[in-house]
Amino acid sequence: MIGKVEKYLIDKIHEEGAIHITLIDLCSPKEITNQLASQIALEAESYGTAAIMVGGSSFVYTPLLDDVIKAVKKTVKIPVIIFPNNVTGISRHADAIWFMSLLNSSDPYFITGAQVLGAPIIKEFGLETIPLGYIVIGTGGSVGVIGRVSTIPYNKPEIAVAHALAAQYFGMRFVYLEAGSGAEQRVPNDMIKKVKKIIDVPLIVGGGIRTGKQAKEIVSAGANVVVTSTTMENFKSKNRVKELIDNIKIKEDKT
Ligand code: 1GP
Repeated sequence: MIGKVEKYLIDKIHEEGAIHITLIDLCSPKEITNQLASQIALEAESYGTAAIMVGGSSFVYTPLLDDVIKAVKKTVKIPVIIFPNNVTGISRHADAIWFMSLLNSSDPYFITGAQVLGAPIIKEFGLETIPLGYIVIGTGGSVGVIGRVSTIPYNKPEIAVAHALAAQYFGMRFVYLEAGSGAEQRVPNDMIKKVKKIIDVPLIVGGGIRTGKQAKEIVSAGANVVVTSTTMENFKSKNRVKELIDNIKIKEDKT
């Protein structure tokens, strides 16, 4: 069943062509305090980011996650969606959770194991679930190590396409191509184009996206959602954050 947050995202993609989502990465090298998280969220909301994701690929301490989500929810009106790495990454305070499977993990724990352990907790908390096929491109940095990723090379778009198609055939309602936080090389345009051409569900792209120009290219290649984290943490580059978000909003329906 499609919940409120998912409907909001889909409607917004239809209206704006493509949207930006801000990730608050609790595993960032910067210490994420409640205050910093709220500041990032508020700033991003004022520039038109569509939602806030909270999570991180390595060490997520549940009480910190709870506190950050509560602080962000007090500050902004846009939905807060959990981006979990494990069962410790679930909080009752969010609006929804990406119910995600790391499709190219070599460890079944990250494909179905954590999900089975987490499902009853999610039910107990009454969280909206949004099914997502998560695909890591290249080595993926931290997420690659923690998630025991079986690498999809940047120059093998057909392998990403096959994973994305499998996600859709499983019934996942979003596909996420992830290069990893702070990646030197973002997901290539050619790969985005080929994946988008074959799937019917919305495509999310993240990892290593730093400029408006890059964001624009990613959207032109077919991404419906662009996720950034590192750029958002850098307050000295406010214009960069604004420029990045401005370049994502195109008035063309790409779903
Ligand atoms: C979300 O992991 C990314 O998909 C965030 O990456 O920190 O490089 O923006 P950045």
